[in-house]
Amino acid sequence: MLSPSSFKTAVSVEETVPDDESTAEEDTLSGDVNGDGKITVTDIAKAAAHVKGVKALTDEESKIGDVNNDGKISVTDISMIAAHVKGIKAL
Ligand SMILES: [Ca+2]
Ligand SMILES: [Ca+2]
Repeated sequence: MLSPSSFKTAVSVEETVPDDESTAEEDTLSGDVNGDGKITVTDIAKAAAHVKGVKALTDEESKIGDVNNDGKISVTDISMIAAHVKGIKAL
């Protein structure tokens, strides 16, 4: 299922999750709104559609997409996800 690397985003997130007391489900990756296991432009698009009112996220998706944990999806979350995708600042 590997696609040709026509789209060059070397965002391999291999970071080890710190052993904190978080109650987050193991399978959810913060910012991975569509739940495909990685954070890409697709997740940005989904979050953006939600903010614009084009297509609302489900409660679960909203929780995952709320990367700064302020209780709502906003442009702040989108920019944080975007920064992650661009490799500027990892989530
Ligand atoms: Ca994703
Ligand atoms: Ca937020």
